[in-house]
Amino acid sequence: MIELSQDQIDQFNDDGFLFVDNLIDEETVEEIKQHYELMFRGTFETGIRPDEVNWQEGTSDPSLTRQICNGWKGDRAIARVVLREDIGRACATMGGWPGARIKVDNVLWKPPGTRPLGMHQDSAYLAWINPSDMISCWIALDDTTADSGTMEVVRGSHKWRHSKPEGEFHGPEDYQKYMLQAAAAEGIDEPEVVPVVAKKGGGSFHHGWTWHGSGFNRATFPRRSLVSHCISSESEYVPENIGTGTGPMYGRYMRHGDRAMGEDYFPILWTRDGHRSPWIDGWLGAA
Ligand SMILES: O=C(O)CCC(=O)C(=O)O
Repeated sequence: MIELSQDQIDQFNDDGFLFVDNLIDEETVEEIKQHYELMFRGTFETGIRPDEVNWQEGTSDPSLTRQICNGWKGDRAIARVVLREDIGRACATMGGWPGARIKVDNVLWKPPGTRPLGMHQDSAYLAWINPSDMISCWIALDDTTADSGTMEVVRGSHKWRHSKPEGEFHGPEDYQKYMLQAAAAEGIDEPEVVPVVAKKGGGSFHHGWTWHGSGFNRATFPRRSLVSHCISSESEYVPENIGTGTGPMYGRYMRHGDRAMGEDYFPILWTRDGHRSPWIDGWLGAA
């Protein structure tokens, strides 16, 4: 159960990220890793294919990071972590929101030797919702080291100007390029890039405007992680921007003439006044 102190919230507000140990226990880490094996071979426990299956064994480029988005729809072991009430509460508390819902999750697996993920600001891809703020909980499934391609976050960069979506996410030549341009625009020559060095089961929260990404995995062991990306429970569609950022993918769930985001697709994890999408816990309990 995540309980944040005021010091931790202040640190998140200052830095744009917060490192936290023991987000999930060892047994859950091992269970999830087994389910990663299945998912990247195309086996989805619920029978539903997640929204973005960007890597599959046998057909995809082995030099790229394996990625699935909205793994929670395909696998309840993943959903039991991603849809946790306390993750929603922590994100809402740090965001100053009345509650939190899931926008998307990321199932990530970076084997030794695989290429970088380009640095970006998550909220740059969210002009199709309002508010477009995001706070993410990134959980390591392997112990990480600075050279194992772990996520890197840039201290204080959530206070920089807001970027536009730019560059490749998977395997760019220079994964820090756009972040360094943004730093230069702020008059910062040497931005402080901080690797998320965590024990498996621990990880970090980061702000939607914090620059982050990751380099090559130069270690001899894999770097796997699971990420819950939360938005405010009150976020609504902005139909005029639906063709921007990640809108073309996730705007498919918009109902005509209705700005409200449906709880079947963007479930509410926690609100201050006691709401959690009623189907979640029953569905998670079902074998
Ligand atoms: O794990 C990484 O390297 C990047 C993940 C990411 O972009 C995110 O969690 O928002």
